[in-house]
Amino acid sequence: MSNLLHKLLLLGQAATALFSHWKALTEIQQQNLSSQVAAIDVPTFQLQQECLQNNQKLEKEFFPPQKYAFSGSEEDYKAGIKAIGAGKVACLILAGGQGTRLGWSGPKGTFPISLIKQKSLFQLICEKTKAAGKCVQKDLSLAFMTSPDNHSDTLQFFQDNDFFGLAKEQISFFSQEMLPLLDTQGNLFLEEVDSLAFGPDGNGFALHLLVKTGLLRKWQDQGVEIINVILIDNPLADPFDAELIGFHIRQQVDLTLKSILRIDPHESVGVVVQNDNNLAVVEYSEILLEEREAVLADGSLKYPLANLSLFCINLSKIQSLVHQHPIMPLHRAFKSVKGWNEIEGSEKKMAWKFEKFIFDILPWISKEALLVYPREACFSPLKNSEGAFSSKTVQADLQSLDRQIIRSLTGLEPPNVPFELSQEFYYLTPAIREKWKGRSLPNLGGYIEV
Ligand code: UD2
Repeated sequence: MSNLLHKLLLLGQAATALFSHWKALTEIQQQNLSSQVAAIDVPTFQLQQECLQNNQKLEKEFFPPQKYAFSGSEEDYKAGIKAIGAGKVACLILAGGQGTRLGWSGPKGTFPISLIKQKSLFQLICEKTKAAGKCVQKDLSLAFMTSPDNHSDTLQFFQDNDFFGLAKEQISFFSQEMLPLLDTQGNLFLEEVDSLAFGPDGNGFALHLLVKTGLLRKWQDQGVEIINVILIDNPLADPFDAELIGFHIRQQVDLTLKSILRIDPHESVGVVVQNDNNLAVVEYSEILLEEREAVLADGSLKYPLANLSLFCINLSKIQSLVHQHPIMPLHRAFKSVKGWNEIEGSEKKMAWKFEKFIFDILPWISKEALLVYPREACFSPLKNSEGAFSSKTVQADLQSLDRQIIRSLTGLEPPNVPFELSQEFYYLTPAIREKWKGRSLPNLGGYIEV
């Protein structure tokens, strides 16, 4: 008990009623609680409490990004294909989110989303990776960041599906960390009789964990130089985006952020800004309404670019960045969570959750570029069970993208029937182009093999 008490004192938690029921617990339950308290990092816990004190005002003044390019360069695409084919690119997928807004019980990546075959988000990414590898004749590597809440279910899903046709050596998995939730007084609290309340610590530590797990070194030894980072919940995200990679190489920068034009100022996307000479993102949950809605004299949005958390970054930059900035800033959110107290047992309560955001690395990188894509080519996230960013909108956007691919590949308007393209259509080889030039789709639509 003395170690526990000592740690609680260090955390400033000795006086709370956290363990008033200690004597009623079994030895196992006491050990579980003690090990949870022992694992709490004191400096990070202090950062959490500071995060509650400050009013999350943004450090510096910011203004709209001054320099950005638009996608559509064949030369960049070809240069990217060459780099991917030379094994210089790997993909990191951020998949540790709880998907609470979606109301889906398993890992979000297991959600069946494709129109005809009901392929999961995980399956689409793996089949894209396989198709991109076939296109450049190179086995490509990808890694999924999971969370302790979904890690084992994610691994099981991949095993049950035989890694969706990829070799096991191509895929790595690592789990992000958890942070204790704090109650309205800024104290630890119980989620169960013998367990503290914890939550995933956001997607922001992913690059640090790439280094900590040794995966970055492994990829570096394999010749990887650029990491393409995408989110699991956006099936229009390209895990091996040749044009982004080619543009990034041509710009000779350390990070290239993929962006789209904002259309609705109230859309739940981060806003790309600039302060000093560096890019930054102000999250939709933290930006002031007047900034979010600000317009220019011509009525266009003052901050025109949305953050999609899609970017590519040089592996060498990750190493130096993680070394120079071992701590990521924390962001707080007030959420309804599960609690437990001695009187009522389980309860619903409001508490503070703490997350790190992946785009908080941007202000630390001076050599950056911005590449703006058409929204319909790269962004349709699955966030909600209905309405905006739901399976309905995602499936409609997947269908529009497949229709656009067939239009540009065949030169013909596809029939007005539901169809789903196999993922090879996203990574066209000369043979596929030859086969489909001028060829019309079957009138009944359905699943279309390449
Ligand atoms: C994210 C972006 C936001 C905008 C929006 C559009 C961040 C911080 N914000 O907001 O700017 O681009 O997406 O889609 O990226 N994740 C983890 N671990 C966690 C939490 C999330 O891996 O602890 C992953 C999650 O699986 C998902 C991605 O990060 O792939 C975004 O997570 P989210 O849906 O919570 O982020 P959202 O929509 O609030």
